[in-house]
Amino acid sequence: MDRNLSLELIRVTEAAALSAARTVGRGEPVLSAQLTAQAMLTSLAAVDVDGTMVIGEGPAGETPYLYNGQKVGNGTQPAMDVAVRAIEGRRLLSVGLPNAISVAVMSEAGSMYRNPAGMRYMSKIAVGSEAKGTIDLDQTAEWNIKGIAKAKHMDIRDVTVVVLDRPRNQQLIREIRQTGARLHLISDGDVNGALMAALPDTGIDVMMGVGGASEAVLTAGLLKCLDGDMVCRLYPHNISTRQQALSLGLSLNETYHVDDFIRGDNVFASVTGITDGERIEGIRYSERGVHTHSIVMRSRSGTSRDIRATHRLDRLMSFSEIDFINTPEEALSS
Ligand code: VTB
Repeated sequence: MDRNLSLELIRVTEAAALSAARTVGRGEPVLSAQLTAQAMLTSLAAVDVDGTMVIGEGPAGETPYLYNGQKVGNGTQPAMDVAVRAIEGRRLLSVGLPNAISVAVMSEAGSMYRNPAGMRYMSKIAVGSEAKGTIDLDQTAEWNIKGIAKAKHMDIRDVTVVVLDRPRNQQLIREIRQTGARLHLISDGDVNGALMAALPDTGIDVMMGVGGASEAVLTAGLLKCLDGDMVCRLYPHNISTRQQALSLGLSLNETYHVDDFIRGDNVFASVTGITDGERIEGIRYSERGVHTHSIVMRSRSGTSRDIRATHRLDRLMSFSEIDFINTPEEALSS
């Protein structure tokens, strides 16, 4: 596969981010999600792939756009698996907080993890390439952070750990505090947390804690392109998910690595900022148009490109931008 599909994928995350940006701070995450997924689906239709949505916005029947199993793309070869989060961090977006992003990942057909037990959560540790191989879920937080500090030639007190602020992560948070490391608690968006850990000079060194299982697949796609590392483990949040996993013969002690989420080396990814983050700027409006900032990546070459684009409000005529020209109300009633 010689084409760099991430250069097509960027139009998909840009379209989603442009659409989402119209609803920043409106306090309506469901409306935002619907508009944004619509924009993403429309723009995906123009991508030259025979795509299958493996990680969509939800199961078929529960969500009208971008559902798991949906065919996407214009149907031409190559056949690809697709994982998206039109808005990663809906709640962040709905109150105008930083770090909401739009993410899309593609890899060869059949290569993405299908989450057989339908697990909602996983325990995770994710780092960038410098700390590759230093992380282990069977070890304590202290052991992991010390190893990361050593690999990055840092003092443990200078290491910054990102953790989703949830009751289920409180024990981990206490352990991290005892190590003396710096802690950055986030209310949402552990894909972005892991991405920041994997990109250089963001001030973030590692993402730890229990977050979404679907998000682990998206994160694996980004880390594969950036040569980062992640270890994950199924985290049953109730008895029925635990039984479901066990009845399928899945081990709750097994460690999943990046390659267990996405096999092979044909991975393409794009991330566009919706609200400002540590490293990726959010959507900005000016008299010249609307400005987007994205990072597009490809695993095989290891290329990652920062792409800033200005979208002219008076020239928008393409499929992908229809929803974002309108106000949310107009878009929904049209
Ligand atoms: C997780 C996390 C995501 O939503 O899925 C979280 O991985 C949901 O957690 O990045 P809860 O079920 O505890 O609310 C995100 O933060 C995306 O918003």
